[in-house]
Amino acid sequence: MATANANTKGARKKEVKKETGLGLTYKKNENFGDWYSEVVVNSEMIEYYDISGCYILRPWTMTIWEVLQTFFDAEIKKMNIKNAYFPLFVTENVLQKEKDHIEGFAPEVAWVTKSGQSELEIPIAIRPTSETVMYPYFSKWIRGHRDLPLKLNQWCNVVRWEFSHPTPFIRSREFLWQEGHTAFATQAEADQEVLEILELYRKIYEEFLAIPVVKGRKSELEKFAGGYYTTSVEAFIPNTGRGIQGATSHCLGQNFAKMFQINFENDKGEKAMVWQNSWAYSTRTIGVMVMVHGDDKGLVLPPKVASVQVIVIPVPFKDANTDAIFSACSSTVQALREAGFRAEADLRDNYSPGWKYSHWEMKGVPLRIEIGPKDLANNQVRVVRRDNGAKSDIPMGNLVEKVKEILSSIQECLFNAAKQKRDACIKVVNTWDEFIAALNDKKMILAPWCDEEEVEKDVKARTKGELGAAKSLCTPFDQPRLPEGTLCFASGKPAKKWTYWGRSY
Ligand code: 86X
Repeated sequence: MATANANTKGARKKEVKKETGLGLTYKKNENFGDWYSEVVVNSEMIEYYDISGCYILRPWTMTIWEVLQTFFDAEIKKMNIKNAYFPLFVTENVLQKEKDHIEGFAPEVAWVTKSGQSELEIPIAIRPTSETVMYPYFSKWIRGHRDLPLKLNQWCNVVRWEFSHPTPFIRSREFLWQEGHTAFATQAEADQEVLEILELYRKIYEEFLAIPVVKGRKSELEKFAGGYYTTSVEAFIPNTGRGIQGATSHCLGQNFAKMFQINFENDKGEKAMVWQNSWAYSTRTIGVMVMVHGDDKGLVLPPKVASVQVIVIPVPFKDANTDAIFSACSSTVQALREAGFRAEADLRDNYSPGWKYSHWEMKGVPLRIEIGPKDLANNQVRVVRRDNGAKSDIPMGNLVEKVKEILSSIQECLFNAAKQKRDACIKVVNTWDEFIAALNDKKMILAPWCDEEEVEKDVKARTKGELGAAKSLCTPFDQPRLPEGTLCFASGKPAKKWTYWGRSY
């Protein structure tokens, strides 16, 4: 079996190699998992590392992360949230302070036990999240109502020693994120912030990464156990039929205030407990983008996050004036850069134009500009879209205006195509049989639910199998009408709400 596989793989590789020396061995619709691994490596986003579950994020990845970071950082600053940086390490004592919710996570915590050859007196943990690192200081810093709200964010790495199938971006043992931690005098202020942050997460997905998401609330079973309620943006991967939590914005209520004694004197001179939120998005966002938009030629980048939005490639011809073509490429890049686009020319002389086309397609650059002798003579350029392969000639005089138009169109088309695909995967069901059929059909299922924890546990138990159990993804804020007398798909009791269900990452 392994040998047969290796043979087919080798044969296919050869076929591709014959054409350009580039290309993917796997097809997105035939072998999604291997396709994904191949795309993130061949596009130069990721390099595998010699520790399982750890990956090198190459510049092609980091520039995307920085675009998202620049947006989000500016938005939270408008909300008067301040950046801080807390230590990577936490002592066992402090980590154990919130025992109840740590319990389930304990196997994932990584520890430092030695320096050099000598054992540390007390082992120290590497942060899997920073509640226990930060909240003792919230307790110290918050005295009176004038110290509130306290709104901090940090950009950092965290470590969770996952044991199930590591996947670049999606499930890695170390990842980058921002974690926001805020404290308020009142629940109303906390509630409002939860939704403001969630809206920023929606924008990251929909407006930057061109990925449709559902905003909603997590079930009691799926929420952050230490919190009061959890909201999230949920994306969907049609190829695997799995939902994926895109980012979370929690209201913690006063649970952590109790544990960490985060008290203050309110405006009436009484002792009160703060209301807290926490929220995060991570480099997982980038993995969802690869999975949703990538195709059999490689990565497909939405223009708003692409580190190179336009790649300019000279197409010299035997007798043509090569210098003039190269200098037309350079001046095209210059014009585009001056207009604010991220443009580059690939003027390397050791690769053919065909090789360069494949290379930049693999890397997902949204727009390619080719300049050959004919274009030069006609004072035009040839542009080719990465998303749909459409080619057009544009006069040099309209360059900036047209490129702007096309890039916006690509951004919009990617979102619309992804939304159409996602919507085609949504199945509304009313009965258990319909639910099971839809689950087997890789759907994202919208079902009327009685909202009982025991029933969700039962759904999980009844759907256990090789592919993992189904669970609730979220209860969408945008609720369809629930006709009177509608029954729960799983329990047959009166339904209280429409909830999304499915297998998930
Ligand atoms: C839950 C909750 C929360 C701040 C967020 O989702 C937003 C940003 N944190 C994180 N969570 C854990 O608390 C946790 C704890 C330990 Cl000790 C662990 F090993 C893994 C964890 N994973 C998630």
